[in-house]
Order: sequence, then structure tokens, then C-alpha cells
Amino acid sequence: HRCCVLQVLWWGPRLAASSTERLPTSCHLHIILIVFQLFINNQWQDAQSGKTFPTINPSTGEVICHVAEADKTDVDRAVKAARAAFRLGSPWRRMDASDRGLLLTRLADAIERDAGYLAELETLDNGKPYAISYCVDIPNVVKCLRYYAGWADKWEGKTIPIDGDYFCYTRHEPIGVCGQIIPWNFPLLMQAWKLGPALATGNTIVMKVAEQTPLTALYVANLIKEVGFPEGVVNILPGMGPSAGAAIAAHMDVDKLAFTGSTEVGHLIQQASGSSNLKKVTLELGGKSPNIILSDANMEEAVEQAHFALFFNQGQCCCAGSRTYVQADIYDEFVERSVERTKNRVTGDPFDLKTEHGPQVTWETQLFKKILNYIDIGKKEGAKMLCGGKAASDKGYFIQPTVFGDVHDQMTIAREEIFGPVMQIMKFKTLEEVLERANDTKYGLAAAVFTKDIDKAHYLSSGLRAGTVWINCYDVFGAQAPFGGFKASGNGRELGEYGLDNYTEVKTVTIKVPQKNS
Ligand SMILES: *[C@@H]1O[C@H](CO)[C@@H](O)[C@H](O)[C@H]1NC(C)=O
Ligand SMILES: CC(=O)N[C@H]1CO[C@H](CO)[C@@H](O)[C@@H]1O
Repeated sequence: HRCCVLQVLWWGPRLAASSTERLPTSCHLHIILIVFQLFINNQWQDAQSGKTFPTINPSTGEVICHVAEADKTDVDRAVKAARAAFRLGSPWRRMDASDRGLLLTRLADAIERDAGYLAELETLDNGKPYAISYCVDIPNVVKCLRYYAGWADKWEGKTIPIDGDYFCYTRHEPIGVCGQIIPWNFPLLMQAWKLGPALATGNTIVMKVAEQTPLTALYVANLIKEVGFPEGVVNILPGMGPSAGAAIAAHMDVDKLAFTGSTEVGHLIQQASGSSNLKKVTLELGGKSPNIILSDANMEEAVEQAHFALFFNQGQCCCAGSRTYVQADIYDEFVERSVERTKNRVTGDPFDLKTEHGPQVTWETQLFKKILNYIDIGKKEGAKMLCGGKAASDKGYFIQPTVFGDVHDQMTIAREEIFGPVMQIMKFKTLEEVLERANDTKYGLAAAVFTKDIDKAHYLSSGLRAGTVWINCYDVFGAQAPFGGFKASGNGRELGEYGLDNYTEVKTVTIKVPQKNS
């Protein structure tokens, strides 16, 4: 294997010792390599400044390794490489669409081949339970890339019958150099959501990965090179938002920016586009998604799904069901059962296959401490804390799964995105009332309804102002179905055929058709 290796890490033996079921180890030797530099033009490079930053294991608070830290000059280098790769006549621009699809398929195959290793790395760096990394995140990464591989040679324009003696058609062209900024809650999956549609449509990429969780993306960079993507098509930069992220957002030679993260930063990104080159911006931002449980719902399933809707991924989901509305006549029973379920949530070492709940990703004030602060505010504002409420261990960034009952709509914990394992349960009486209350938020990412009554399901799903509505389920994603937000939850859609639109420029070509043979 010809990659340049700065440091080598191997956690294999440690995992084998801590898990009963050893997952596939058809691992090839080269998959143990990971480089902690910037990936620019298919080469591993140090940051020009020489700076590095530590990435932390959230289960222990210990430093895993130091990673090169990109800033503006490195972004410039990466954009130059991406621009050169996009030039007309370049190998990437001349490549058959079917071959672009094949490269994506091969990337999916390589990720699948190395799934065990990638899942270990994801859990080490992010803290999510290994069973989730291996059984949820990685398979969805593979499916997403395969789905978009299929689109590469099927994304067609139209012929249009305009008036006059003209032949008019549209071409779906790539937008160009795409900046992509991805978050730390699903590092591999968010990387795939961004790579898939951008590459299927023939763009080139400068991707900033989250400084909290850079490792798996760098590993995937290796695979991108291995499967044969031409130089400069994908460039991957670990770095900080205010330096590397801001430099991409304000760059005059970046044609499009796709960002997933907080609404706060979404405002900055959109402004940076407005004050630079009006690059196209798609945003997938925060949420405070309502999950509405009607009294006719299957109680056991509703309790389990509402629990999952909030606590999945330690509550670190943009679409978390963080306002649980329960109809008055089943409210008491629902609350009691939810508290019981939450107390039984298995919290601990994410490498233990029984663990449901790992640590939060970081200690930084904006995450771990912010969550504990929200819990305090909840108590002060008069919500009833029914379980949890504290840090769960003195080592690592664990927070006890926490449930609040008797929450009112105007309380801070009912309005702001907590992004942690804190559940808010509210009571409602009528459907009209709950619809008004559910929509009364600046966000509009997702919503859910639990009921056996199809009329009620339709009434609520058509009235809810959200990009995704789940009925009798939660967090069901498919690469085929679009995802994105109404209101301050974002612009544009990811996944599905709709996701291709936001990586495409439509070019109208009109040709005069002679009416007689000259
Ligand atoms: C995303 O694509 C759709 C369909 O072309 C378009 O209407 C929309 O404006 C795009 N959104 C953004 C933010 O680019
Ligand atoms: C605050 C808000 O947006 N309320 C709306 C919620 O949705 C219903 C039905 O679509 C509207 O009537 C409300 O105005």
C-alpha cells in the first residue's frame, strides 16, 4: 500500500478483549494505517502553519492522537487542487458518468471491506456504541454511496418544446468546487451524505471535517485514493470552524457550500456567502422536533419509540424528538413508563456490545457543560425532573439519561435545542391545540405522530411544518428519501433524487433549427 504513513495505530487487540462477538476480521494489513495529515490533491500534507490539535476519546477524556489543523492557506491550496480537477478536459471532467458511478461503488465496497476497523475508529473518536457504529452507521454509509453510484449515469435533462424554430434542451452540469462542512455526531454517515450526490453529479470537493471527530474521514480519504478517484477531486481538511470553516464559506472560488450543523453557524455561513461570491448554500441545521403521542397509540411501542427518538446517539441528533407531546388521558402512564425505560437504559463503555448509551462527544462548554446547564434551567423554571440529571461518571463525558415531565411550551428546555440526553414531556388535549403548539418554533426539521387512526395521522402530518414527518416510527432514514428542514432548520434537501438538484446547475441550450436545406 502506497500511502504515506505518519503514524500507525491499531486498536484491534483492545477491542477483541472487550467484546464477545469479534466482528469480521478479514481486515487487510493496510487498513490499519491512518494518516493524521491534510488530504489535498491525493497527497498527505502537513498544515502550512505546522499546527496540530488533539482529538479526544470521549469515554476517557484521553488524547487519542494529534491531527494536522488546516487554516486559510491550506483551504486555498485545497481549493486550487479542486479547481484544477474540475477544469474542462481534466480526467474527472472527461470521465464517463458510468465510471464515476463505478468509483463510488468501489468506495462503498472498500468501506464495507474495512467496516470493522472503521466502526472501531468511529466509536473511539465519537463515543457512540460500537454496535451502532457497526450495525447502523457503516451499513447506511455503504448504502448511501451505492445509491448515488447508481444515479451517476441516470441524471437526465429534458428536451423542451419552446416556441419558434429552435431545439431546446437542458444539461445537468456539476456546480463546480463544493465546500462541505460536516458535523461530529455521525462523522462517517454525514461524510457519505455529502460525498455521494456531489461526486455522482461530477463536482469536486473541499471538505472540512469536525475537529472533535476527524479520524474516520481521514481513513476514508485513504480509500478514496485507493479506489482511484483522480487527484484533487476530494480534499479533506480537519480544522476549526472559525478558521478553516470560515475560509471555505468566504472563499471566492468555491461555487457551493453544504453545511450540516447548528442554526447559529448556519447564519454565519449564509452571511459569508452573501458577502463573498454568492456561492450556493445548502444548510441542514438544528431542530426541536415534536413527537405527538395520541391516546389511541400502542402504548408500548410509543414509549419505546419516543425514548429512541430522543436518546438515540446520546441525544445528539438534529432531528431528535425533543418535544414529546402526550395526550392527557394517557399522560400519567406514558410518563411513568418512559421514566422506567430511561432508568434501564444501559450506559457505559461504548465498546461493550450491551451498551445503549455512550458519552457525549466533547467536554467543551458548548456541549457537555451546556447540557448540564440546561438541566439546571429546567429545574429552576419548574419542570419536574423524573430521573437522571447528573454526569454519569467521573471519567469521560457521560451524562445520565434524563427525563422532565410537566414541561410547558415557554420553558427554555422546551424551546432550545439541547443536543443531549434530556427528554421533555408535555401534555395536550386536542389535535388542533397540539398542532399549533408543535408548529410554534423557529425550527422545522422533523416531527412524528403515534396513532392508530389514519384520519388523525393525515390531519397532523399535513399540518405539521417540518421537512420529515414519521407516523408510528422515528428516525427512519433511507438514502432514497430526501431529508432537510423547513424554516430555520435549513435550505435544500439531502438524499434521494432531490439531493441531486442541490449539486447541479441546469444549463439551457437553444439551437436554431434551419427550416430548409441550404
Ligand atoms: C435545491 O434544489 C432545489 C431544486 O432545484 C431548488 O429549488 C432549491 O432552491 C435548491 N436549494 C438550495 C439552497 O440551493
Ligand atoms: C406557529 C405556526 O406556524 N403555526 C401553524 C402550525 O400549522 C398550522 C397548520 O398548518 C397553522 O394553522 C399554524 O398557523
